[in-house]
Amino acid sequence: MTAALMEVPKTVFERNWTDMNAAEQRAFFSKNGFLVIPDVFSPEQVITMLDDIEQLDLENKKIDMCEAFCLAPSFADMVDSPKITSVVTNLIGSKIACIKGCYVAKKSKEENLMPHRTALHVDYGILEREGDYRASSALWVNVICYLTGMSLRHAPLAIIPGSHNYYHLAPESDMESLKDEAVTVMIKAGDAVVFLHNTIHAGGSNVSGRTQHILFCAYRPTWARPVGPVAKWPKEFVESSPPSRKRLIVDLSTGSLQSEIPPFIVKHTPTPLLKKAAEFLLTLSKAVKSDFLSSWGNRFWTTYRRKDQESRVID
Ligand SMILES: O=C(O)CCC(=O)C(=O)O
Repeated sequence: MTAALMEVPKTVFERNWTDMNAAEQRAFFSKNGFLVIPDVFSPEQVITMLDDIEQLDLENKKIDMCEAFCLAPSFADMVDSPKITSVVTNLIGSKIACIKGCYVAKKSKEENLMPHRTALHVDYGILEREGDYRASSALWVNVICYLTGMSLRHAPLAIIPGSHNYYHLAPESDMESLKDEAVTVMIKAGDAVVFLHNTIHAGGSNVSGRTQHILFCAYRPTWARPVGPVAKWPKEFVESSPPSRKRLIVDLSTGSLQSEIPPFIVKHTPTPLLKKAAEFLLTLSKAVKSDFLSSWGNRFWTTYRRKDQESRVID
């Protein structure tokens, strides 16, 4: 007996994504848990990427999908693409890190199959491997750029708008009971979709006869430190990156607030003095309207809170 295929949601979500200002994008994202970023790559850029895929035979290489992302020269532009980073910083704050880049070739299944999809799921709380806690951050977003335009048969994306607020659901549970809430979001070649780590979604199955090419980059705010060590971007990829990209892909195991007070200050400053320093810097930063002092004040405050908590545990 063959298992029943999961239906593609009948409702196709329609919206003009090009006319939204930053405030509207934030409002839409906080209500729905996703947003489409139009025209991330021009048709010419998409052609270059597809050429890279062909030249490197990436579609058929049996390699890790993050390794594949780093092989094609044209993919790297996605990491610090201004079209993406401007939206992501608008949504999750100005300081971000790019924790992952992947390339996936979704090959076509038999063309006589009816359109269908994979299972509804979230990307948080399910993917952590021992020693690679990239997906464990308190907040992160997945940005998926499609290099081939979707159709009903060419793996359309299913999303449940607003499902990032379904706090009663455990990440690994069966979410198919919610399928009637799902909508189909058709994405054009060169457009991207950004969704939260806990927005319920499902990739479509590809029954179109041609491969769907997909690039993924995941971003987190720099404060959202993962619970343990994470996989690093390959050394050569980091070293060959321009500064705008490099600053997004280094120091991925730490949170910015935790990492930036020199350790000797943390070690030798009594906890009450850390608190006083934080209060002084934060008060002064408000008086002189200085982001620099405010950032140092916050770092001292975080360090004070951590040391204070540690001392209570020991007591
Ligand atoms: O295949 C797709 O279009 C979406 C991929 C997906 O479901 C995921 O990133 O978890």
